[in-house]
Amino acid sequence: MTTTTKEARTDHYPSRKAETPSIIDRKDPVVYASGKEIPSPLTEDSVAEYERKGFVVIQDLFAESEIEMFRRELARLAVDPKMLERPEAITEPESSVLRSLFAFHLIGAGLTHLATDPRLVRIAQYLLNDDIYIHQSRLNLKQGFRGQGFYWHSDFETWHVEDGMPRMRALSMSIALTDNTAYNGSLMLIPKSHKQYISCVGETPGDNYKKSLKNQYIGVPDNDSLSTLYSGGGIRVPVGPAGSVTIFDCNTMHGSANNISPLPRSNAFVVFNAMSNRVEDPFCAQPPRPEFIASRETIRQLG
Ligand code: 6CS
Ligand code: FE
Repeated sequence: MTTTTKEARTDHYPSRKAETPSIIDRKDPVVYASGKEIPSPLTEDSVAEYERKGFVVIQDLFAESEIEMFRRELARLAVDPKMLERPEAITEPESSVLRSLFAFHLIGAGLTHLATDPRLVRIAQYLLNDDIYIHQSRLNLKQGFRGQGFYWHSDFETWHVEDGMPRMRALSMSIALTDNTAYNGSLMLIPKSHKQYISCVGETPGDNYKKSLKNQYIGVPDNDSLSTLYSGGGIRVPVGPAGSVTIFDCNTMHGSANNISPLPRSNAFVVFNAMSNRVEDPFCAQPPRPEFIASRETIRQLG
């Protein structure tokens, strides 16, 4: 069994190390499947769109009745005092309004089934062409009136630096539990941004997650780098009814605005990582983040 020590391993995607930001070309495939080994659970066009843009939307993957059951479970969790005092429950920066609930795949009941639904698992297995596990799951409630946004970021930049995820062989699935509209803080993505990695400046502070899950300031792109990605692909806001799923690559630049509409924009996010890409030591000077943010002890191969 080889051991990876900090000295021995190569950091293919250094970030938060240099004095100035830079843009590094992606060194990993986007779609790992060659398309021959197993029947694809996606159409050829969807796989091609995912490879080209870094995300693809599958409408109506879940029936309204299933989403209704997930929504009831979310509503129950959102007001359960025992749940709200757990570390997995993250409130909005300026209020006690619930912002996110992490590790819902471990909490049990209906939402566990959502995170490990075969319709999601087999898509991730195909695109990553490996056995997979859940690196992270979270419910982003983005409640009406006061739901705060998430500034532009690449999830991989954080998962690489703070969780020690070696390569870009992971993806997120955002399941819309409420309608995602143009005015309730829906996810914004920059097409083609997944092929360029922004190496950010700034050092990772201790216990950074206690702030970054409310408002991320470290590991976010500088204006010039973000503008470069924008000029290469623009911005897309995949709106759609509850039940649709946005699948996006770990390095696709994304963010979302505040939700001041009366309508909640609640999404369930499940992050699938390849078993061959399990997290190691962080690529920063901080200790690993807690288990509810990045699976280590609870890594369980799916499917
Ligand atoms: O730090 C993380 O892992 C989380 N932060 C953001 C803004 N997106 C990915 C993930 O939820
Ligand atoms: Fe994110």
